[in-house]
Amino acid sequence: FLPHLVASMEDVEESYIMIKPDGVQRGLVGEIISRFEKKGFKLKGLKLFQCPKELAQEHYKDLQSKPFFPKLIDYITSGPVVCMAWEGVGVVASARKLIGATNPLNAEPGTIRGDLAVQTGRNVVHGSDSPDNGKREIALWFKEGELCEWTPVLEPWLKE
Ligand code: IDP
Ligand code: MG
Repeated sequence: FLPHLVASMEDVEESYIMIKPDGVQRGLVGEIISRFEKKGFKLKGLKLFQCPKELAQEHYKDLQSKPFFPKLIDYITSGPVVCMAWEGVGVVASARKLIGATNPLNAEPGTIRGDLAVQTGRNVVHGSDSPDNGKREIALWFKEGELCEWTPVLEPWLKE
């Protein structure tokens, strides 16, 4: 056990959250964004974006060898996505909980996938799986100048 390698719940992290093309087509953009907003995380970047194939391949490069990889790339590039950068203490793991299991049939009710999706190949939303990947993915999807550093007026009501 290496305690110095374990992210403390005090650590401010960033997560890359993306509403996939099915979420946009189905009119779920507001619903999905509001779940992260209501939780109390800070939005640092937001855009509607048609993802080029090369970027989708880079984003999902760890899944390159999977049989579903070509279909996954077709899915992610089939229409606009909503790219978001969210910041907060423990945001990476918390966002994964709000999103729910990869297969929406295994996702708990109350989660985004549990409430709004049925199939793994149409699971409406992406969330980074580690703080390092959060940083990597935000750098991949956003250009310099597209992220805002700001202080929400509600911050004293969200942080002790
Ligand atoms: P995650 O999105 O919950 O982190 P990953 O295992 O990282 O899940 O897979 C990335 C995405 O690839 C999933 O969200 C889903 O869209 C797609 N995917 C994963 N496994 C399958 C599969 O077995 N069939 C079709 N698509 C899949
Ligand atoms: Mg993943």
